[in-house]
Amino acid sequence: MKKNKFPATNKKLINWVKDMARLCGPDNIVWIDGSAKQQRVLEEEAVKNGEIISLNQKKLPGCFLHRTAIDDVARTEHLTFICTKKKRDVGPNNNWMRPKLAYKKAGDIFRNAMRGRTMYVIPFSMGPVGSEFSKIGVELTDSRYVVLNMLIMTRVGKDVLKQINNGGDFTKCLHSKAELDINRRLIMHFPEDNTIWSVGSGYGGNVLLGKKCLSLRIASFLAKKEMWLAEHMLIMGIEDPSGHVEYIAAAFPSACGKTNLAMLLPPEGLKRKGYRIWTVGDDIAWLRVDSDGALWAINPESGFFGVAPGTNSQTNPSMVKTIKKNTIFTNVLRKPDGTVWWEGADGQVPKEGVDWQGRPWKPGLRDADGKLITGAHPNSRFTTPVENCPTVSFRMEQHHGVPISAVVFGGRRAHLAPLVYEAFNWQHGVFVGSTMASERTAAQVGKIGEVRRDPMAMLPFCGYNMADYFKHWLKMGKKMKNPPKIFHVNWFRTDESGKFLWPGFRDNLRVIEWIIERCNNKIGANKTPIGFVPNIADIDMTGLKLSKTILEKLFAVRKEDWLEELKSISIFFKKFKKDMPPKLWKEYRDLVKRLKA
Ligand code: OXD
Ligand code: MN
Repeated sequence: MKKNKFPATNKKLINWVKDMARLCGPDNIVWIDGSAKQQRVLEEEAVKNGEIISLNQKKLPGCFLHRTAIDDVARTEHLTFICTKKKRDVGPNNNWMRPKLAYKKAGDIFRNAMRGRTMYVIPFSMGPVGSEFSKIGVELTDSRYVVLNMLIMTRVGKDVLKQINNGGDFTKCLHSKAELDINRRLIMHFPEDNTIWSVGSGYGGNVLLGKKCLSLRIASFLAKKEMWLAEHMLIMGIEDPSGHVEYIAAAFPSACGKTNLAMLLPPEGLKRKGYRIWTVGDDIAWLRVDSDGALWAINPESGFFGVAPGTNSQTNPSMVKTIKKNTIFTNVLRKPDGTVWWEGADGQVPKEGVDWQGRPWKPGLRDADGKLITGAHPNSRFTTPVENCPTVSFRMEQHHGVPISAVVFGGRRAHLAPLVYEAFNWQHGVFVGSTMASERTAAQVGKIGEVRRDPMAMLPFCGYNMADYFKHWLKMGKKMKNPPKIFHVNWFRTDESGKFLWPGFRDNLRVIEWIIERCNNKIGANKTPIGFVPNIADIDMTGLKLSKTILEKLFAVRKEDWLEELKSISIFFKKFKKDMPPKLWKEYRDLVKRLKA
């Protein structure tokens, strides 16, 4: 692509781009304008140099395949740092490095890393351009794959640049693939400088800097300063037959079904009630208190970066439709007809194909250790525009976002947590969020059943000391006249033989319906030591045949299990030493008292 003129007039932006070009030494600088024409040229160039592979354009128009390096397939938390002057400010939940040392270390890898390459300048907005919720970033990258993904995941182009030229602030995001060497890979965040430096990776979560790096780590830092919340949450609207839509925001750790829930279709048994689900977001929510004293939320992203394996017409029919066009697939299997496949996709397992590493593949292939070789990587992904989604909310582009009636936390707990319970109040709800945890399954590396604490599903994403984050959540509650109610769900409770008690997926709407009725004070509930648990008769089970024993198990609160859980919560809280808010220790003690009463 021909180098284009500097369209920027903002001195800070011009000087920064020039400084970074001096460091990285690209042959060219190209400004991304967000136009379809420029996108086509980039696609053609990326196909030509093998960065992406064009898929069957008849069956999958506008779709491409990308393969990452084999040791660059997921977020690298151990190479991810928050760099602040004081170590205390990042807390025990983050890796810390002094900014001066971090700039030096990463700078050594960035030096001349773009030789022989083009540096692309991507001005992007997280959130609708011009909304007071939104934040502007500029990413410099030497990867066309990154540019093409950013064009889907964020709002890119001239309007954004105009805002910067008019004096708007922006997050400075620098990325280079460098040599894609895991030993020379660093993901650095400098919240005090509003800056991100990522080098040596080509994997989405490490390099699409608008996503986890800006919209969660840097944004959570800014949100604390500016009194709002940046959260790892889906946002969905539930419309009743009268047309009234109620919105909820829900935080689950990765691989606990946020994307599927955000696009839920009603189960057969509830169809008569005429609910419709509207998707606002599947991964990140930015929430602010408005003049009505309620919490409002936007999804800062404009695309989904979803996990492919397990996505099919049963688990997520709307996503299956969404990814039929203008989608970039990463590390999936390529079928002989130029379409794609992954474990758990619709239809027959293909007889042959090219696997995620570019090798010939057929079912049943095993590696040298006798382990089955998958066609797609377990963390293979698709990047696809939200606007493709048949359930996309009409309020997606509204500057004001949507009002949130309920905040829902969730984890994967085989034994402990009931299907759903409601916190007594905001402070108790913050305690519930701060004690969130998920158990490993056989599908994950590590000891089965081992609990990893993941408060508010933000452990890998909170850009500062989590004790301060908990304090911030408590403060936000004080700021609201009409705070949302807080709930906890667990779709993953099992019986003694390890079988799931709850069918999940579409049937989760039954639980969401109960949550909404509680928000509208329509029904009562059982007060238990951990919170309000449904009267079983209040959850609409039409069309679901679950025995009384199963239902009782789903909603049981076993005091001995909770007392045991409190020991692990205490160990976690103690990591934050004297920074841990006393209000959460009080909630802890109150829970002990209630359990022992
Ligand atoms: C994640 C993701 O890792 O959304 O949480 O990609
Ligand atoms: Mn996520």
